[in-house]
Amino acid sequence: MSRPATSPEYPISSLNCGRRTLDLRRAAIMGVLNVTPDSFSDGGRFMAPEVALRHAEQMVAEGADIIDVGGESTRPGAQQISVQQELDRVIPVVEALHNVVAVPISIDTSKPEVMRQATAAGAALINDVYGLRREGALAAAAASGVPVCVMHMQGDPHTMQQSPAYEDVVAEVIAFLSARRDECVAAGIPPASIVVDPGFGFGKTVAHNIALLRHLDALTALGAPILVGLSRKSLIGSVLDLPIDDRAAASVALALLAVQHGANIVRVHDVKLTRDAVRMMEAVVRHN
Ligand code: PT1
Repeated sequence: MSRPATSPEYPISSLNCGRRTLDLRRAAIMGVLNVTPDSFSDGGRFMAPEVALRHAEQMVAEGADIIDVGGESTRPGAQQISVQQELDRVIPVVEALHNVVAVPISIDTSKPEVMRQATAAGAALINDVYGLRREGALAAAAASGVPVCVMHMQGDPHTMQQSPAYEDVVAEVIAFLSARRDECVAAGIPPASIVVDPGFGFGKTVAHNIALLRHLDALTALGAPILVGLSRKSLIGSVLDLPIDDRAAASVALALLAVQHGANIVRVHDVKLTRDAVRMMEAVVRHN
């Protein structure tokens, strides 16, 4: 490890999510809770609030440190939905979850109105794949008072995989995240409440994704917690020629690599598998 998260000079130790503090001295596991009928992986199995609640409780029992609730699929080629559709999907779920599960709830959205209502309903982190670039998003996030995750994406989900191109993907992603971080601070979001994410699979070829993972350490220069989402993504399908439901082992391998290269939060579908692997790796790597 080029920069062990336990070394004394490393400043990132926690993320304050309102009444709950996320301990980042070890990698945190973010469990994916899709409330979408067209999600690329879960195929809408978690639509009803009761079903969503049960799945969230299972992920927490398996060791999830955060639950990420999303109502709009952002997989390549996904179509956008209306504000009202997204609110109808996610608000009942956030309300059902936030007093029941013992971990912070994150809201995966790019829409200011969803940010406002979800945080009012108890969401304690805003996770925006557009990096708070939509009109009104920065102000809504700042006013909510919760931490934010700003992600890099080239293009938008509908077109992003058509011809992703970079001169230097690592440098460009870092420059983008640095600029977004400055915008967040200018809008009044405290620096300690900003998480960054290189956006694996969002306007990137397989080679771009691999370069970003191999050089993830470079993002630590931003001084912000790093979140990554690699779970079940088409990168794995491309390398191993496996369907989505057969990508768990490869997803765990990518999560381990990401943590070893500095990721503080891993967004995953397979919570128990990932947690066991990450904790085992940390026990060995950090042994002293
Ligand atoms: C992510 C992420 C996310 N990914 C954050 N939020 C998705 N912060 C949703 C594919 O290539 O990485 N970070 N929210 C899911 N999006 C994708 C993108 C799903 C690409 C699949 C692919 O298969």
